[in-house]
Amino acid sequence: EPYDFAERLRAGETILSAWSCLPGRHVAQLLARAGYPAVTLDMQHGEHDFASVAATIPAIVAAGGTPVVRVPVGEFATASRAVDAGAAAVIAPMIDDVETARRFVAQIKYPPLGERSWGPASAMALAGVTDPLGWLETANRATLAFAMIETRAAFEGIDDILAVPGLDGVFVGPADLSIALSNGAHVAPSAESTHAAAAKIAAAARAAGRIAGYFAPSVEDARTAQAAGFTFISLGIDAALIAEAGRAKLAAFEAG
Ligand code: 3PY
Ligand code: MG
Repeated sequence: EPYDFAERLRAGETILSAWSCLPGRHVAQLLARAGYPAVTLDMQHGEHDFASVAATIPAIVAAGGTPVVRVPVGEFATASRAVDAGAAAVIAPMIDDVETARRFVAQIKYPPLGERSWGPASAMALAGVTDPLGWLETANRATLAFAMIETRAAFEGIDDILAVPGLDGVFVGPADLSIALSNGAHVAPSAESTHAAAAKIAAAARAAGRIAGYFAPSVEDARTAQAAGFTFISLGIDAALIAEAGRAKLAAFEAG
């Protein structure tokens, strides 16, 4: 049941997501069929545009997965369109202060929490909801807003950001976080110092009763993140998965 995603995360369950950069529904749908509970469509660094997102969300749901969308920096109108198209959660990158977090949340949540505009026909059809009032009453709980914490300002202001009403969780981008915390000296998403900073974010999120999400570049990173308290964890980028499988196939033949 794709729309119990929010409740499962709130209950503390760990949920893994594939990371989809390749536009079009096929690869994302295959990853949901392969068993990923969630698939995140990346509009920031991946090549999904809105048409691709709108076509891929129902394909993921049809395969039994939960669709999540990462929007480009500052594109909160796109966040609103993503939830109208049926995304169960939206991840907004580079949120570094309370005001920006509020503007993001406003586009995901209906009043009184936010200012989301009415137009959820596609999302309702996907969820099998026909009663508009029923949707209005459940959407704010069922549809999650994640602010990415990956700048120095966000890291330092984490408690204030976590207190923004309607913000369901934070999501750590360890590559940008490592660049920010080293003042541009390195990009080291898997470094111990990055995990140490991330662990503080997870602890703050849990103390605030919010969900902690993490972009894990490897299985080892995912395990470390889980141990630190992260529960919504992306693991496996579509393009990289294909390249890895191709390399393994070629190597297997050569080893013949
Ligand atoms: C980061 O690591 O900065 C990310 O945003 C992951 O995509
Ligand atoms: Mg980033």
